[in-house]
Amino acid sequence: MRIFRTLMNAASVAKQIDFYSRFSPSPLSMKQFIDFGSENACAKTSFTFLRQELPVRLANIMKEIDLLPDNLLRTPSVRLVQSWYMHSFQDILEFKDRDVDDEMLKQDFTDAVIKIRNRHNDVVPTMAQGVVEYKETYGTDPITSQNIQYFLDRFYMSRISIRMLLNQHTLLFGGKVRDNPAHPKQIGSIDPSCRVTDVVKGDYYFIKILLQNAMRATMELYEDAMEYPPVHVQIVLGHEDLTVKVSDRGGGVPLRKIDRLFTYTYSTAPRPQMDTSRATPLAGFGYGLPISRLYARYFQGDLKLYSMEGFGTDAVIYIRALSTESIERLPVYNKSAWKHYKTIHEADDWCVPSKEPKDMTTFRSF
Ligand code: P4A
Repeated sequence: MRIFRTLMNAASVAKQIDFYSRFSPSPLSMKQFIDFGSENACAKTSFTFLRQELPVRLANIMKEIDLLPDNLLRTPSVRLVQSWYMHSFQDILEFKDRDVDDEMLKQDFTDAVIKIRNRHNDVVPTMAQGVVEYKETYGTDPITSQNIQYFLDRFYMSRISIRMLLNQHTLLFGGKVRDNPAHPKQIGSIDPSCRVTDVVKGDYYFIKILLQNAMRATMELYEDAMEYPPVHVQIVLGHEDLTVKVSDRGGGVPLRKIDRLFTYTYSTAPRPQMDTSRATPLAGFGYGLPISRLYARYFQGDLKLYSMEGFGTDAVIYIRALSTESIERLPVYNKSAWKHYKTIHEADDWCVPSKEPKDMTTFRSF
């Protein structure tokens, strides 16, 4: 009986995914997040938005998971992640036709949201594990690497955005204490009056990654010197941008190797020893920079490295200063996304640099 139901579901769930994937996700601005949490904060409005928007965001990225190389899709890790998405998609659809005014519903919905969030806690290390398994078995070519990079940037961005929605809903309407005594003006996870200098001094993943890299490069270069050149942090608020620059004199990275620092398939070198009880599971994967860059880009900012080999590195985080311009940057599944996975890659339109001067009598043939 149970198997029968599951089989029946598989086809109809696929149909539902198709249906919801045809909607584009609706990006929210920071202003909307803040307004929503302040005055007319209403669980009902949040609920009606989420029960449409969550299936849309889930379905959009699930369609892209399907486009991954078969050998990667077949790894146990990616299958597991895919099953989590299936379950959560169905969990949300349960609320499709339910009466909005039911108080019980609000409780049920919050419970579902919390369940979904917890189900997806380990998506990043699990996905990373899938990439490692794939690499160990099949190796990597530049095209596959490029596809995986394209996918993971979009997949992790989608996840960041979905978790933002889930977190805001539970923090604002979860029934628990809404006010955080340490940050009285905080709206869910947003602090509209946050002091950036305190954030830099504090224990925040995003900025910590840059400080750690800067210090690691410095320590490796100077080894057991008595004194190290300092790491400087500069914070500037302009009209459009809030910019944070972390400068070190750790010897820098040659330009040729800078892209690698953001590459998922490069970072996941040997199988890292995972300790899931620790707070920073990503450290072992070398995913710090690419994930931090996604957080910067999520609200239309960016993260860039300017390195001078032989001297040091400037790592710069750009953040939009205006809440009206800080709008979620969301992947959408459409023809142009599809093409990224399906296009047959032809020879590059730039010459391959040759090591030796070519014999001038040799000509290219077309
Ligand atoms: N020089 N500069 C950096 C690194 C080196 C650097 C480095 C060897 C490379 C890999 C790494 C950590 C540091 C830096 C600041 C940055 C990034 C890289 O923000 O000084 O592990 C990921």
